[in-house]
Amino acid sequence: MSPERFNSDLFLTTSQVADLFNVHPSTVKRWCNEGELAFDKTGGGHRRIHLSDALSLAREREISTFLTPFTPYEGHVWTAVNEVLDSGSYNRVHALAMGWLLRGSTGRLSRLFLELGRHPQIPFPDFCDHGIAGFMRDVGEAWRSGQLRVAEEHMLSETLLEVLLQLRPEMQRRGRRSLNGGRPQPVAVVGAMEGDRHSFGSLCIRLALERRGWRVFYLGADVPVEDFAAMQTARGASLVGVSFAPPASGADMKRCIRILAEFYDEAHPFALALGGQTSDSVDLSDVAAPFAELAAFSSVRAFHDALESGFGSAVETAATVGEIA
Ligand code: B12
Repeated sequence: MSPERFNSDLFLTTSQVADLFNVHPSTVKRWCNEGELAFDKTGGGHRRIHLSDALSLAREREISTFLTPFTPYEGHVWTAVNEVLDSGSYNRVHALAMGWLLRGSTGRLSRLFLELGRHPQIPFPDFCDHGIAGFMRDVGEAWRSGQLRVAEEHMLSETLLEVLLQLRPEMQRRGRRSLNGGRPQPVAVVGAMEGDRHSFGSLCIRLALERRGWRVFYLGADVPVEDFAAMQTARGASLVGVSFAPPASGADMKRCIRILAEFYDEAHPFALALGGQTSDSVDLSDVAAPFAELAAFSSVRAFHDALESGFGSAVETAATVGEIA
């Protein structure tokens, strides 16, 4: 027996094998009973199937599983994905992804993030905060300490931006489903602060809103503050979301608030959500502003929870209600 056969993380229950193969658990039990699939038994008499045995059967029967494209890393991917599902920790995912990045295996890397981003049991806000942002932080550190080249960081950024864009149609479909009963489609304008070329935060917010049925006018990175105001009025948006990454500071956030307050038109009210790593270091409690609502968020999760509690929904807007683009 190879040492990896002793790794208990790689022994699957019959229902885990059934999920992996997309078949009914009784089919897996039948394969075990007919000797097609080797298994061990726990002290309590339950079947446990080693991942490598399950994968050999998949190959023999030409059954494709989500692990198929990761050969020869199926065991690593299996344990990494299960760590996310069991504890919400992305440590193994990040270690695996960093190894692939250093070897130039961006195809595998993007497949893994796509798999996690569309996984029905992984909440999308947590995928953004821990999966994507957590990894980008590791990458930022690796770049700062000279372990990664600028080119590798750029390659990774492009790869993960593509992953998010590939997830977008699924998010929009889900959003459309949530718009039941002819409820008017709320409209948002989202982008990153003037001078800020970091676009991931605002892209995550775009998807998180679309997933909830919002129509989002996405302005991308480095947007002049006045343009947020102009787009809000032109599109009748009830929410404006602005992202700030370092080196943008709390002073930049307050400048953004001041300019948007100057342009604020009571006839076109909106809620203002600021967000990004800069939110950790800013106190908005003393800011007097005319917006229907104002808050700063350092995560998609915090923003998502605020939306759940009604943030941004109190505004009566002359929104241009239309099809999701
Ligand atoms: C990728 C990257 C870049 C890419 C960006 C590519 C792109 N298309 O976005 C490029 C190469 C362009 C870049 C440029 C620069 N970068 Co840079 N970059 C990064 C890196 C590695 C990842 C940032 C990222 O995308 N994170 C992923 C997203 C999802 O995380 P996030 O932004 O935090 O967003 C999350 C939350 O904050 C929140 N959120 C964000 N926005 C919003 C908005 C709303 C409304 C809400 C509700 C929530 C929310 O939700 C998100 C999900 O959790 C970071 C490392 C790090 N520690 O972050 C450095 C980092 C931010 N960059 C840094 C630097 C120094 C720069 C440059 C100045 C480098 C240079 N000398 O040119 C320039 C700045 C250019 C500019 N004017 O903006 C430093 C900043 C250090 C500092 N304190 O000043 C960092 C920290 C790297 C480091 N360790 O030194 N960078």
